[in-house]
Formats: sequence, C-alpha cells, structure tokens
Amino acid sequence: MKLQFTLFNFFQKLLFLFFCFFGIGESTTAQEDYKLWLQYYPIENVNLVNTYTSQIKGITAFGESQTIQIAQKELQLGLQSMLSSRINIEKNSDSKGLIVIGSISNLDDNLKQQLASQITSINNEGYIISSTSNNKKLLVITAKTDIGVLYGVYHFLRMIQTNQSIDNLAIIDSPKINVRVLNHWDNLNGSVERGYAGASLWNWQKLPDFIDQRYIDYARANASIGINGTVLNNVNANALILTPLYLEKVKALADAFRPYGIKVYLTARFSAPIEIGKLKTADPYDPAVQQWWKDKASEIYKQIPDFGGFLVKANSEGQPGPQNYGRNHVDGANMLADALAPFGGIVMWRAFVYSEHDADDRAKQAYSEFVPYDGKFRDNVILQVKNGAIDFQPREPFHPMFGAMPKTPLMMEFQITQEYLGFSTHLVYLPKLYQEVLEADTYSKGKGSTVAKIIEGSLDQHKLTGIAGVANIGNDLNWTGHPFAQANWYGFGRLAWNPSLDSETIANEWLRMTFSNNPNFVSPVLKMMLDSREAVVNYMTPLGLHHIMDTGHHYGPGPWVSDLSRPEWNPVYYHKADNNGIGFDRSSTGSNATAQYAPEVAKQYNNVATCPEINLLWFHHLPWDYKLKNGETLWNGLALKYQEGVNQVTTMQTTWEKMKSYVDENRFKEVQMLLHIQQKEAKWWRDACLLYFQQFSGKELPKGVEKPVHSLEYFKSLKFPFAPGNN
Ligand code: GCV
Repeated sequence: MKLQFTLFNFFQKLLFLFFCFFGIGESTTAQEDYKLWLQYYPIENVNLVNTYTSQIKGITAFGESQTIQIAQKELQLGLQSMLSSRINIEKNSDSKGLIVIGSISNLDDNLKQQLASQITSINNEGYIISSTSNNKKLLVITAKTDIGVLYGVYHFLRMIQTNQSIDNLAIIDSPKINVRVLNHWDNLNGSVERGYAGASLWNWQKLPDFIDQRYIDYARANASIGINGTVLNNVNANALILTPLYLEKVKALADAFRPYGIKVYLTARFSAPIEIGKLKTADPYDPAVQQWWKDKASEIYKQIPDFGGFLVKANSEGQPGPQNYGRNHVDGANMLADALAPFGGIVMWRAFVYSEHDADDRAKQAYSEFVPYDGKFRDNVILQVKNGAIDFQPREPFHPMFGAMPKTPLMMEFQITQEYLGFSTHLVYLPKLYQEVLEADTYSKGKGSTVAKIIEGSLDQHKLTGIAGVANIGNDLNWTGHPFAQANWYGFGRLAWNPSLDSETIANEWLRMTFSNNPNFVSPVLKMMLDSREAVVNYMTPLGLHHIMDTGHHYGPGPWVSDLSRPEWNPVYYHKADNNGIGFDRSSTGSNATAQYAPEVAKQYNNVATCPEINLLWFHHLPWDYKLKNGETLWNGLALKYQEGVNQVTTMQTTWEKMKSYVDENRFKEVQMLLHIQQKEAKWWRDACLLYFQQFSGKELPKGVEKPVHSLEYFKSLKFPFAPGNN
C-alpha cells in the first residue's frame, strides 16, 4: 500500500514536471540539448529545495506587455521545474514571500519609494533584484523597462539553477555594452557560410506566415544571456534581402523577436541601388544613390519601427564598396548613416579589409586603411573590428586598431562559429580566447587601457558601443553541432553583457545550468573546458603560428599550400618556413607591424627576448635552433607543443569517460564520439605539420613526440570537396 502510494506520488510528480516543461515551456522536443542552458533540472538537494520554497510563495507580475508575460511564464516554468512544486500567480503583492516583477513605473508607491535610489544607477536594460526589508519579505525584480525585468528574471533563475543563496538580495546590474549582436552569415538559399550546425534557422520560403517555434526559442535563449540584436544575413550580402518580398519576412521575424528585446539588423550590399534599385551606379556621392538609401530606410522603418540598422562588408574579399567609385570608407559609411539617422538606426561598418593589390603585410592593412579616418565618421557609425588582424585564428594578438582610433567607436567582432578551430567537431571553450583579447592592454592611454574598456566606450567616452559574435547556430537539433559549442554562444552573451566577467565563472555556471550541479561533474569538466582552447592552439598553431589550415574550407592542416592566386591566401605566406627557420617577421626588421601598437606594446612585441612566446612566430622569423625560455630549441619546442596538444585531448577523453553517470546518454555519447574524432584529428595536425616543417628543420623529432604513421604525401593527398560552410 505504502509502495503504491509512493509510486503514485512519484508518477504524479513526473506528470507535473512533464506538463511544466511541455505545457508551459516553449520547447517542442524532449531532446536534452535542445533546451540549451535552460534545462531547469529539479534540484536534488532536499534542504536546498526547502530553503527556496520557504522563501518563494508565488509570483506577482505588474504590467501588461508581452515581455512581462514572458518573464512571468519563464519564472513560473523555471521555479516549478527546479523546485518540483506549483508556483502560483497572485494578483497583488499583499501576501508574504512573493516574487514581485515589473518595471518600476508599474510597482506600487511603497516599493517605488524603497527602490528609488537604486533605480537611478541602472541603465535602460539594467535591473535590480532586491529583498525588501519589510515584514512581507518580498523579492522584487524591477527595472526601468520591461526588458530589464526579463533580464533580471533570467539572472534570478540562473541563481537558482546554480544553487546560490537568495537571502537578502541587493543586486544591481546593467549591461556595459549597448549593441550586443549575433552576426548570422546565413544565405538566402538556406546555407550558412562557415556554419557547421546544419542549415540556416530562417525558413525564408515559409516566412512571413509560418513562425517556426524555433524563432521563439532562439529569441528566448538570446534574451536569457542578454543578447539584444541579430543580423539575419551574411556579410557577403545579397541585395534581395532589401526587396519588399524579403522585408515582409524580416518584419515577421522582428515581430517574433521584439518581446524578447531582440532587434533585427540586416547586411546592406553596397551595390544594392544598382542590383535592385535599377540605378546605374552605387556611388555614394551621387544624389540619386543617396536618395535611394533614404527611401529604402524609410520603407524598412515603416514595417519595422525598431529596426537596428545595417552591417556592411565593403571592398573586402570581392564585396562592392565605395572604393569602386574612387570614394572611401567614410563616404560609404556616412551615406548609409545619413539614411538611417532620422529613424535612430546605426551602421556597423566592418574593418575586415585586405587587398590583393596591396603588397604590404596583410596584418597591417586594416589599420593602414582605417586609422587615418579617425573622427571622420558620423555619430551613428561604429567600426566593427575582428579580435585580431588576420582572421579568427586559434590565437592572435589583439588587433592594433583597438586603441588607435580614440575618436571613433569601435565594436568587437568575435567568431563563435569555429571556422579555424575544427568546425563543430572539436571541443574548444572560446570565452577563454575572448577573455584573453578583452583583457589585453593596448596602452593607448597608458597602462590599463584594455580592449574591454575601449569597446565599453569608457576609455574614450563613446556612447555608441557594441560587440558582435559570428553565430554558431543552425537548425541542428542541438543548435550548435557540438553540445559544448553551446557554451560558446552562452559565453559570448555573458561577456557581451559584462566584458570583465571571468571565463571560468561563465563555464562554471553554464555547466551547472546545462548538465548538473554535482561537484564531481562540475570540477573535472570545468578543467576540461578551460584547458581546451590551449589544447587546440597547441595541436594546430603553437608558438604564434597562424593560418596554416587547409585553404578554402579551413579544415585540417595545409601548411604546404602555396599555389593560390593571392599570396595571402596561401599558408606558406604566414609561416615562412625555410632552412633558416620559421615565422613571420613583423618586427622592425620585417614588415614592422609591431609599430602599429602603442610604444609600450610595440617595444615588447618587437624584441624577441620580450615577445610573449605564445606570439613568438607571429612577430618573428627565428632559426630552428633558437633557444626557447624552457631551454628547448625552437624545433624541439614546437614539436613538443604539438604533442602536448594531442596529450591534452587524450586527457579530455579520460575526463569525459568518467562522467557517464552524470550526463544523459545522448549527450554523453555525442561528446564521447566527438572527442574521439578530435583526438584523431589532433594527431593528424601534429603529424602533418611536423612532417612538413621537418623538411626545413632537417632535425629528428625529440623524445616524447610520437612518430607519424603516415607520410607527408598521404596528408597532402587528403581532400574534402564538400566540407561544410564553404560556399
Ligand atoms: C563572410 C573569412 C572567412 C569568410 C568570411 C570573411 C569575413 O575570410 O573565410 O568566409 O566571409 O572572413 O569575415 O568577411
């Protein structure tokens, strides 16, 4: 009888949880990893559940907007699921122990008064989470705006998800960067440039009438980490997106995303006035062209009143731009800015440029082209600069443009999708890379002038601030291809909100929210994540090597490639290995790229003795017997680094094998298989690169480095004609 009763209770609870998730929740599939970090797993520790339930008696929401409804629903869903009990919605805040949510203007006078001084210290997207001191013991989540309330709700849920105390809360938080966007390199035909997680999420054929639940789930996930914008289409742009046919579809997406605080942006193809506007030119000095863009902006804003603006790749890798008409980046960007200004839109003008006609070191070209224009752009233009001067390598020194244009707002462009880092097959925790760049000191205004302060606008007092992440999202069931690649989306969002956050803290919370709070799981897997980025650097491009991936698709090693038409498309351009040594001399004896940094940084990089070894071959060409700090010769040190990378992946595998009992079967197996591939490919990288470089060093592999089982010819013969993402 007792057993029957317990079983009955158990099933009742199970049924309850089921309805919580699939009745109230937005997810349409039971697959664990579809739910990302919003798993809301029931808390196993009974004492903790009791502590929470004694403090949370229900929810009262003030305000009628869709955003407030979403916040209330999310809070109820999350709490019910995690506490395994019903959380009631109360009409007013009279009873004890309620969570009160609503923007400050909708709260009652008493609460308004209590929070008056705190509310002045947040911005429009910030929030306050505060326990009231009166005998009602309310917990108030409020903000200046409803979207701020939603962000506060996600913060509060994160606290419960990560099992933190909610006693006497006094949290005041605001995002440090205004424009926090994902860049989708999605094409209108559904393919995704450098996308490794399936096809594009946007089903242009079924839009505008069919709103896929995925769009809502996408917006929800982004809102939960504070992302507030999305550029829907590829920077290698198609002008058709700006035609009425597509704008109607874009509007449908914008409407779906709006309650989650996500603005829509589009890439603008510079030649659109010709391609879809029937003009003869796209010259930014031509009045008809200027008018065309003004009319286009007004047409867009009629449909999408909160349209964010344009992202533009101009005169880069074959994309059209103002230089086609003898004009410059300022002319192009300002023309578009003038068209958007009346509506409050912005132009994100990319600084990723390098020219086949410029014989100078590719790493110097963006700086040379843009820095002379400092201060010449309109107020609603922000330059979008990649984290490094080449192209999203496993490691690059920070881009010298950061700190060199104090009169111009610069936004960061990180790549979340793993174009050069093993696609979605390799486990690489990228917030480690992001943090390294954000913390880098540019010395532009003396010590402490970090990249983070530049993009936050605090160093040079800019109001327009931004950060972009090239999305790793596709229509794969788990969104990102690799279950751990979700952490890169998550981590990007968290750092976009606050660039000073520590990547370890972010990984820790992601693991707890996504998998488990069990310390036996969290601590080893945390270590695995934190070590993963360095592992990839070691087995792909140690000691400052870069861009030696096979060309085109960028998957796997190709240091031997030397036959492409443009010199800087060939890996040999970057490593410059010869009998004398290896590395790109960017010091004053070489391309002098070091001179683009502030004197303190330039001096450090320029001198081989002070140049950090992680960037050694980025800045210096050194003999094979050059002595590294650990006493090894460069050749031996390089070979040992490759081996270290392989060993690190083996350790990752060993760690994961022990995690079986903490993870659902599906994700356990997925990660297990992917790590197996990563291990094979780490060896592939090591063997192919070392065999190739050995031709020049003429030296034996040092002790401790495994001998390759294939020949260099074998590695050179490997071809991947249908590698994904390579349009
Ligand atoms: C969207 C690299 C990539 C290209 C990408 C380009 C860019 O070159 O390989 O696919 O194009 O960067 O950022 O514009």
